[in-house]
Amino acid sequence: MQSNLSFPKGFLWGGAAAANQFEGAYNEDGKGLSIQDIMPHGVVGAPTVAPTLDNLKLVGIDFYHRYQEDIALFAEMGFKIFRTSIAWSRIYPNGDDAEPNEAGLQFYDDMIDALAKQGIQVMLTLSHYETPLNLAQKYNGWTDRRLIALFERYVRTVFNRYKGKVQYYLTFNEINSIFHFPLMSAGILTPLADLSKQDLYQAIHHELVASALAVKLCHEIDPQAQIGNMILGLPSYPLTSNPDDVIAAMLKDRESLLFADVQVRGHYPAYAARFLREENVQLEIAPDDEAILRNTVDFVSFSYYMSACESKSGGEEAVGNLLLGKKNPYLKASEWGWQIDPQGLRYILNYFYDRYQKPLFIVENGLGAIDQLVDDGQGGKTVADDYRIDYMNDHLVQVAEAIADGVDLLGYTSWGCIDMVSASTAEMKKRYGFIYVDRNNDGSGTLDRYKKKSFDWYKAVIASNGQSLKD
Ligand code: BGP
Repeated sequence: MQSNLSFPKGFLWGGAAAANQFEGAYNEDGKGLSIQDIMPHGVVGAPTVAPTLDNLKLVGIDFYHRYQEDIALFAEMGFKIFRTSIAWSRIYPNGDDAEPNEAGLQFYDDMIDALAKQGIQVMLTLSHYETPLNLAQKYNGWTDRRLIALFERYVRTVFNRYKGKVQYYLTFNEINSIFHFPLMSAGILTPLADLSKQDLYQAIHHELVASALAVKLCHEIDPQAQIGNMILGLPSYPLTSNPDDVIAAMLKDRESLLFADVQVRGHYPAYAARFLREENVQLEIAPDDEAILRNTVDFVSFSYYMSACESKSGGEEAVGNLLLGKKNPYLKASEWGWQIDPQGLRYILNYFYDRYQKPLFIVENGLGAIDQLVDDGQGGKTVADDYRIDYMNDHLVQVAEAIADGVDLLGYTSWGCIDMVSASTAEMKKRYGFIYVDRNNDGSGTLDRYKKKSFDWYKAVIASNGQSLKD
């Protein structure tokens, strides 16, 4: 039988990160605070009033000062593309400033130039869980329509500044996570339990309009760049063949598809009217909004870590990547309880491609695990992360299957290609990288970098364009 391990020529292999999780330098060179600076425990626990020393994100892995060294390591692995985000609060420290912060703009200029020098293309997320803190405190984040104009000002500055130098943009990271984590996702300080459905859906509408405006501006200002949406991809399987469970899975998926449907098709899907009616929400839609929403994305991007089951009744709750569901008795889970399902990636790639017929991009995937730094026998140190290699190999084999199925896939950026602070639990112990960073949960460590076993493994995958994977 012929192998299905065939990736298209020019497939964009790479890695992904987010400013708030790895840059550090949280108050340097004019940067303002972001919501992450008051979330020392991620989505667990209440936010603090001001930054506290136990918040690992304030230092991150100090990418801000070490980006040259890190980018050289990415180049050594053969990365074709690197995805990171721009911290809005580096460019507009308070989010509503009249003028941008030149030092912040300069940092990303330097970073982008360093990537270009190594022949690595750039993908920038415009908003990755790092709303400027002032916008949360003064406006309650995206519940306030004024954020659309403030975001427009910010992205216009970004597109004008980096015009011709950035190949791919994403608008909002995992935009569908707002349903569960309104602070991290949308800068909304009202606790979820007290947030009215009216405010929640209004915030969603504002983000969707802002996302479409970013698409419009990107096309006008920097037409050679492509811009996509980004959703948290977590397919729901019916827990049993009971039709009640099938409908429960369909409804659960719509919580995510709602966003992509608007961003890809340019209007709200038919089923949205029922959502809103049943939640007693009367969306305030400004006269131009519908026309703005018609600015649709060039490609569809998503994160994928796991799948979950849905059931109308019964089933054990699973833990997982921000969106939850029920445990699947057929799957094993990671040390953090995330259910490992490589075939779910093939499934979701086909699902999205069938639904949208737009090029897709996997912009996050990987295994968060506890790593042990050990002697490599040659005077250095390494991590024997065979579990990570197995996880990634199995997922990439399913990616190849999806490509064989006919899916048009632009690339794959593995999450946390260098260890960084985790998003949901804000810890260092949960590591995803090919590169180990010496920093611990208590903040100790030299910040030195070490290549894990997976470093050479990924390098071989990229060099062979997937041929080195084990079917
Ligand atoms: C996604 C986020 C990332 C990221 C990743 C892994 O939800 O977009 O920012 O960190 O998941 O999650 P965690 O870091 O919580 O393990």
